Amino acid sequence: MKKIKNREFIFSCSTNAFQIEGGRNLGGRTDSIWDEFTKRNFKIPPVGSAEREINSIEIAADFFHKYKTDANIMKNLGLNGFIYNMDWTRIFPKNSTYINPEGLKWHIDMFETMVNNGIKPIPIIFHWDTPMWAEIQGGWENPSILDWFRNYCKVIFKYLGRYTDMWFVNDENSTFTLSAYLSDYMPPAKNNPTAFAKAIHHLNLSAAIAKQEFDIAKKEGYLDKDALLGIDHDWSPAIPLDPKDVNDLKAVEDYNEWFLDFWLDPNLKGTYPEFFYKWIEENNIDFKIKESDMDLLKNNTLDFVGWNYYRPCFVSSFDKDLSNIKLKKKTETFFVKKFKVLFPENGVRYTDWNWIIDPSMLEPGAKIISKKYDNKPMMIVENGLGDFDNKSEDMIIDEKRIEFLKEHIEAVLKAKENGVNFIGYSMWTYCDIFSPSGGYRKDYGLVSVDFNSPIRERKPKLSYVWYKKVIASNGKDLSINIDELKKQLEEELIQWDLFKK
Ligand code: BGP
Repeated sequence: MKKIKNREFIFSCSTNAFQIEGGRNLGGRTDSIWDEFTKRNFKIPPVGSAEREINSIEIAADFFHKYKTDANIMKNLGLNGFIYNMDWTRIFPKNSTYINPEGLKWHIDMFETMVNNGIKPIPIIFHWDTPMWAEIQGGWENPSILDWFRNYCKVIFKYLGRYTDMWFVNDENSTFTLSAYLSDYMPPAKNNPTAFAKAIHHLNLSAAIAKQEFDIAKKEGYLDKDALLGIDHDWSPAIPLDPKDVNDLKAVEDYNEWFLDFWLDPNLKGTYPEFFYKWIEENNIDFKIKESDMDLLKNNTLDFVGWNYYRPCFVSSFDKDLSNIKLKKKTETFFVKKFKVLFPENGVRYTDWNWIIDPSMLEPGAKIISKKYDNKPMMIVENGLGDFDNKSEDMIIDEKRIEFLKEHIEAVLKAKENGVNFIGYSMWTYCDIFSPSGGYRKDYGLVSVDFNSPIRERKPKLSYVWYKKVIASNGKDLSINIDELKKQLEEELIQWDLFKK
C-alpha cells in the first residue's frame, strides 16, 4: 500500500456522503434520517428561485458508482487531499454490530482508488446522517449511541486506517444540533432544548470515544503513530455592527462564546464554558452532565482543528434599535437573547443565495482559534460559493467562484505566513451535489454534474482549471486571466475522455 507523502500544506476538496453518493438502497444499505426526511419533505420551488429545494438523494451525483471516474478527474486536477464525510449507515445498516461487507468493501475500494491516484483520503466519521435503526432508539439523545459509535470507530480505524493519517470525527455539530434539535429545519427535527442539550453532549462524548479508539488503533498498528484526529466546526466570525458601540462589542463576545467556545472547548480543552451549566439551570433543562463525562472529555482531547469558513456575520446588542439600518434579509436571534445576527444591505457583498461574501475575517478568525487552542494544526475544511451556475453553456464560466476562492485562499496563506498552523485548505466542493438548503439548484462544484443525465455526466468548469493551476504552483499562482483560463478549459474539454464523463 503506497502512502501519500506528507506535505507542508495540502490543497483538497471536501464532500459529504448523503449529498454526493446516491446508491441509498444499494449495496446492502438501509435508510438514514436524511433518506427519510428528503422522501417525506420532497419540495421543488419554482425554477431559478433561491428557495429551499428538498429533492431525492437516491442517486445524487452517483459517486457510489462513479468514484473511479471521479478519482481520474481529481488526479487530473492534481488534488492532494479529498475530505469525505462518511456514511455510518452504509457500513452498519441494521444495528450497532452487524457489519455490511458490501458497505465496508465500497469504502475500502474508494479509499484505495484515491490513494492509487495520489490523493490522500481525509475521512470525517459523522456528518448529521444518523442511521434510522439508531434514530428509532433515540439517536443522539440516547447515551447508548456512544457504544454504537465506538463500534463504528473501531471498524473504520481497523479497515481504513492504513489509507490515511488525517481524520476528523464530527462535522459541524453546531449546524446539526441547532437545525435538527433546536429547530425542525433538518432531521430529526426535534425543536426541543432538552433534546438539544443531550444531543450536543453525546456528540462531544462521541469524539472522546473516537479518540480512545484512535489511540488503541495506533497501538494495534492500524493507524500511523502520528495520525491526527480532529473536530470540524463552522464558525462565522462576528463583526460588531457599530465598532464604537460597547454594547455591540459585548454582543460580539457573547456571540463568540456561544458560536466558538461552546462548540470547540469540549473536544479541544475537555471543558464547557461556564454559561452552559447556567443555561441548563435557568431553563430547567432536564439533563445533568456527569462528572465522569467531563473526565472522559478531559482525558481524550483532539489534536487537529477543522474550520468551515463561508462568511463572517454582523452582530449587534439584543435590544439595539435597528430601525435606521437597511437590511438585506430578516435578522436572526438566538435562544439566549444577548445578541442579534443581522444582514446590512449597504457596503456588504452577498451571494445570490444571500450569504455574505467577506474573506476579511478569515485571518483574524484563524488567529483567534490558533491562540485559543495552542496553535494546534488547522485546516480549512469547507469554503466555497453556492451559486446559480449557467450549466447549459458548453463552457461553464464560474468567474464569481474563482474570485471567491482566490480571496479566501489568499487569506489562508497570509494567516499561515503570520504564524497560524494551517496544514491545508479544502474547498467546498469537488462537484455539484445535493445542498441541504438549495437541493440541486445551488451549485458549489469545480466540476458540474448533469442531474438530468442518468449517468450524471461530469464536466469541468472554469474554476476547475484555475484550481488546477493553484495546486500545481502550490498556492504561488492565484492569478486570474479569464482568456487564458478559457483556453485551458477548451483544452481540458477536448481531452475530457470517457473515463472522466
Ligand atoms: C455546510 C455543510 C455542507 C454543505 C455546506 C453548504 O454546513 O457541512 O454539507 O452543505 O454547508 O451549505 P448549503 O449546501 O446548504 O449551501
